[in-house]
Amino acid sequence: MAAEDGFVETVDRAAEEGRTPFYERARERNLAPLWRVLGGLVTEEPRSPAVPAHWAYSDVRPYLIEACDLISTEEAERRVLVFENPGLPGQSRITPSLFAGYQIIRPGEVAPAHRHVASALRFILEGKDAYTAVAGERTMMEPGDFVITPSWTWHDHGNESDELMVWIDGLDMHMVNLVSASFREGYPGRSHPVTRPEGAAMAEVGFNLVPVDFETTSQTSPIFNYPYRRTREALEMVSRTRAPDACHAFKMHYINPLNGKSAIPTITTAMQLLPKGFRSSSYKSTAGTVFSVVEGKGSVTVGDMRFQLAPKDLFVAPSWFPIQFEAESDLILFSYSDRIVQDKLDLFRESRGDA
Ligand code: GTQ
Repeated sequence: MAAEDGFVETVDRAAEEGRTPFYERARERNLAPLWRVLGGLVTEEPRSPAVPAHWAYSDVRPYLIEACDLISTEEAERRVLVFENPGLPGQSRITPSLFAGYQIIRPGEVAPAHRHVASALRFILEGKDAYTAVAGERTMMEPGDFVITPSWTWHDHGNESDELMVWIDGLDMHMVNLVSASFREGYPGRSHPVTRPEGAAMAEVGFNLVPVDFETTSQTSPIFNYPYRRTREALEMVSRTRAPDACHAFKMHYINPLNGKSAIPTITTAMQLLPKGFRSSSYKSTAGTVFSVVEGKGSVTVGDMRFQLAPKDLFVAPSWFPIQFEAESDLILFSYSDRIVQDKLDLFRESRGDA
């Protein structure tokens, strides 16, 4: 057992004062006593510094519009308002391991090309006919589409439509930075040249077929746009052919079709359908998860917080906070988490029901 401050419980606090001179001398050698901190380092259960939080799109959208008047994409590089977990202010974190932001791009704008080791996902909320280009191939984005920017690929975003385009950015840079493996560079030019026709990646690997001798060295899915139309159809069909899971109803992970594994090697991504009237059993896991409401209405309880849900809202369930849903209409949720990293490292745990 350990006390809240991390002290090992057996430490005699009265005796600690006499040890202070030793601690001071040890500090001069950059040494510190483990027994004063062990409880906070090796905890009995996950203790996320993040808290449950919810952002209603109707509250946030005016800030995005205001940002458009204040700064261009050229000036900002990426015009993004970052979701800061209230438990982790000033750190650009929605959970300790994940970044989330709303990116907005106006008609005619281009967010200039760059590349980085960090992987990104885009989940489209508003607009159409804006593109993202990845390694020389463009894809047009529509609401509900899940788009991937794989590690170290040149990418730029452009809006050639007459509507605003808004999406959620999810990035793994905090994991990359944890192991100090980040590189980035700007492209010498606004956008990277288009070298492949739109739809090339989908044609190659999007139909359970692959060109003979197809080769890739990346673990990231070569499909970089999973269109909502197809995701929605898959959920609909699965909801007719399977029984709902008590905790998740119908929840599907996005996969890399070449290996059946996570579409992004560092971020688990999923879409789920909770049918009208569904009340889920309580569920908790070690994977801190960011949710975006795609369709429908309902509510969610995360820990002791209850949030009313409407389309385009975003909420976060940190590690080991119980989560429970009530769907007032068919409720569709996109989500992403660090589960895949935990799975790979044998760290993931979950608990179903009220246990
Ligand atoms: O669009 O490349 O929200 O590099 C943060 C970092 C978006 C992007 C973000 C990025 C991007």
